Amino acid sequence: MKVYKLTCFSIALIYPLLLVADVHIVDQKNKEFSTTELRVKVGDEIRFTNQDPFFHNIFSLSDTMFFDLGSYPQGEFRSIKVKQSGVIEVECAIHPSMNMKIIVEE
Ligand SMILES: [Cu+2]
Repeated sequence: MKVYKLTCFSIALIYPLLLVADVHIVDQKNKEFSTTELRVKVGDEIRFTNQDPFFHNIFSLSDTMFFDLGSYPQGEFRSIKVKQSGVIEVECAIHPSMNMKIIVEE
């Protein structure tokens, strides 16, 4: 009985860890995003890393998620956490040719 209780207790502790959101990395290199389309789940985190020797400024005007990460230099990243499903069109304020989309699923 003691072992049974301990097992239940352990599962109760571990279960939330299995539901932990994923972290997706999107690089910005040579004025391009490392992917043009990314599929994620609600609750996931997306990290935008700057690999270029100049600034980028990632933002989105999408209804699904509106954000502006500001400009930041090489070696740094900014991240977002998606809170609802839908499509997020991502752009760079400094380089208009840069764009990608994030498809957020339940
Ligand atoms: Cu840029």
